[in-house]
Amino acid sequence: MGEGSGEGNSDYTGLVVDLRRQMWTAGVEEELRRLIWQLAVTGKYISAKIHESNRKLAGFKNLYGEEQLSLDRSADEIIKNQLQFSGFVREYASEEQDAVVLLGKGREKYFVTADPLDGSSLVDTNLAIGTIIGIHKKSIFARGRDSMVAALYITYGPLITMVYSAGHGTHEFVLNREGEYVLSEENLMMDQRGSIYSPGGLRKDYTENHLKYLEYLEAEGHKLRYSGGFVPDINQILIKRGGVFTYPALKKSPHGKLRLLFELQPMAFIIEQAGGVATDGKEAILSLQVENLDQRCPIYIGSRFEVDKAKEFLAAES
Ligand code: AFP
Repeated sequence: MGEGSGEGNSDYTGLVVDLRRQMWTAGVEEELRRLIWQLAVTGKYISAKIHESNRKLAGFKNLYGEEQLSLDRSADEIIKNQLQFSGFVREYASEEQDAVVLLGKGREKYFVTADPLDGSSLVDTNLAIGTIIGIHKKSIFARGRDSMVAALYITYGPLITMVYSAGHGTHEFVLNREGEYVLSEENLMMDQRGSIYSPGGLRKDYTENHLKYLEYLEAEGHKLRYSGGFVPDINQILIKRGGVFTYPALKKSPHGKLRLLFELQPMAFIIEQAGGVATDGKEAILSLQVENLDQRCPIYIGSRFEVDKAKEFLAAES
């Protein structure tokens, strides 16, 4: 793979295309290609940890006071160690770290955010869980639109799949038996409207307008698909080309549950590149200024029809 990058003309007839070839063809610049590849590779080590997991609590609490499963900490260590000597990562912020970690000498090109193992409370149920990564070209305390250059997520399910975008479309890879990520879907494009909805939170805690919105989707015939894992729930909407995931503002927690920096920004970047939209109910997720690591906000993400409809219901006088 040469220094430069391809012209984005992806004619792969008859070829098995791996992650590095696809990124080169898509025109991703060299250091970013290496960083995305290094992060994707951590999926193999994290998956191995999941398979050998002893499911014991680590006895630690993270910044948010949540019990940390040993797996969360292991996944975080794997990612941090992989980036430590990459040579182009300046800072690392993770849901499992209390503060931003300085990895470089202060001149490196990229800032990386991670939710190392999202949905870890589902490990004992054998449901799919995932890793969420954001890649920024400047300080993460900014609007995603201004700082983000790429994002990826890895889904640990019956197959290990990796979806990434570096601003040239959204693409899916499957980890094959040889341990290579092979292109399965290139330039994923969501439909304007879907047929599934993934509603987080408890009905008793919903605001009146949010409840009316969900009742509208049900009346439209949308099918409920919710696993409790943000990564597989979003992945389903992307791969099925439509629908909406929401974790809304709740009566007692107006900012919802999910974290802007570690969970929502990367998924918003990926879904927007696939022709979808992501909002907090008013503003685009990528237009929101990140003030702190623990910042949470409501989320409506997926096809344009369903997300625009959410904004309509939420704006109505209740
Ligand atoms: P855990 O990482 O604690 O399992 O939480 C998962 C999560 O952050 C996200 O992956 C889900 O979308 C959301 O929480 C599920 O929340 P509920 O359990 O309230 O439905």
